[in-house]
Amino acid sequence: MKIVTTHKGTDFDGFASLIAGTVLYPDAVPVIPKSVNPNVKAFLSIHKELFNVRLPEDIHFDKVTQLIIVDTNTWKRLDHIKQLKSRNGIKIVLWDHHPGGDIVPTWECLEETGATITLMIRQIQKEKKELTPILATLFLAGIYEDTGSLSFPSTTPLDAYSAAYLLEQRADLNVINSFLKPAYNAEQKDVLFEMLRSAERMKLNGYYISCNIIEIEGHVGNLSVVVNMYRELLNVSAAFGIFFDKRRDMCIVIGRSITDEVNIGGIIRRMGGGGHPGAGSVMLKSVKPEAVKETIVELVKNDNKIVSLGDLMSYPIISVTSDTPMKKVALILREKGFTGLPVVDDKKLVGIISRKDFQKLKKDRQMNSPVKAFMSRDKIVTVSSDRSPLEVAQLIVKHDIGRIPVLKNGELIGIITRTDVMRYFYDLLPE
Ligand SMILES: [Mn+2]
Repeated sequence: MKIVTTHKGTDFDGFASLIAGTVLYPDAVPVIPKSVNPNVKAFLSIHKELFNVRLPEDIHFDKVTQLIIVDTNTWKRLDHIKQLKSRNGIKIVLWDHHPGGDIVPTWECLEETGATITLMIRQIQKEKKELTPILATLFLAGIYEDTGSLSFPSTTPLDAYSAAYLLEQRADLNVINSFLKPAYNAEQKDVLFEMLRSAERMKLNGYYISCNIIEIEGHVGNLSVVVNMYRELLNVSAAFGIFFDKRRDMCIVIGRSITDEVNIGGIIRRMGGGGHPGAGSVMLKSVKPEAVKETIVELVKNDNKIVSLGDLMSYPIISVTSDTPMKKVALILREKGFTGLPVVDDKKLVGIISRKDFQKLKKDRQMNSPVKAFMSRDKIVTVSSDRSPLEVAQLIVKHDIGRIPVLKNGELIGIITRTDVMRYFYDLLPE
């Protein structure tokens, strides 16, 4: 039996790619994780009959001989699939656009396009497979969700070509618009009213911010949408919602900001959560909401700095010295799933070694030669740590590179990747 599956918290790119998997591999059974995002859930609830998707619990895993994984290349993002990881003789096919996972496929199509579905549409076109308008609609929703309707810096020409092709196949933009809208209903409206009723603005470091404690009971979805709307209505630079669930003795803190001067990601990280400069969230157990509010105010007061690349960079920096043998470099690249590594001597960047450079090796024993014989030294694109994320995004697009070394006073202090920059533009709030 062949199965095709995608990542937990399935988004439209994941779901579109899952269904595209059944177009490319007609005998594959689509297995959807139990958790899907609210937009996909809404879409599925209406289109359920059309897609014969199964849950992991419906699958006899001992009968699976081929596994097709789409839109992720990490085992832990799959639902109940890891049991196949060490199965002998299983064929693993991978379609993805994320660099650096831990799945080792038998065959893969992995390119850093804006969406995975883009790659699969190219193949569908190649194989001249027919698409119904409904499939075209779903697939276009996948591209639009992952590329912000072709506007994120991660968007490639191929994403736009694929989008054009889907419009030719009569993808319905009205349907897409209604499903990609964030869910907002009576529950969220109640919370918003409550926030507005008790709203207060304060001026910190020259900016208006608002921090509001609201009691909730049980799970309320899409609170990030509520906080965003609250911030807009109140016309403040940054807004924080502290959602206190007495019964579960926990606070969910969600922040949104439109100014670089209030770095939500930086503030929320100090509280143990995550996010990016514009948005972030954290869940805190057994804390008094008033104390959380005080903490936030203190952090905003003390943490008002412009978003620096340091907040976005990947850690730890993995580099090699110029005398490292090529075989060691190959090992690191393979283990980490990187396409390239900086070569650093005495904190100074002296070159870049990439997978492509291995083509320069003519004899096996050259694997023992030092990296300095093969690395590129000229025209290395770097960025100074005081530049903005937008400038990095422009460099990534201009030079078509996925990783840029970050220098401070000439010393290498980090690497900024395409993913880091995408994270800056994406909304990373968990839902
Ligand atoms: Mn994706």
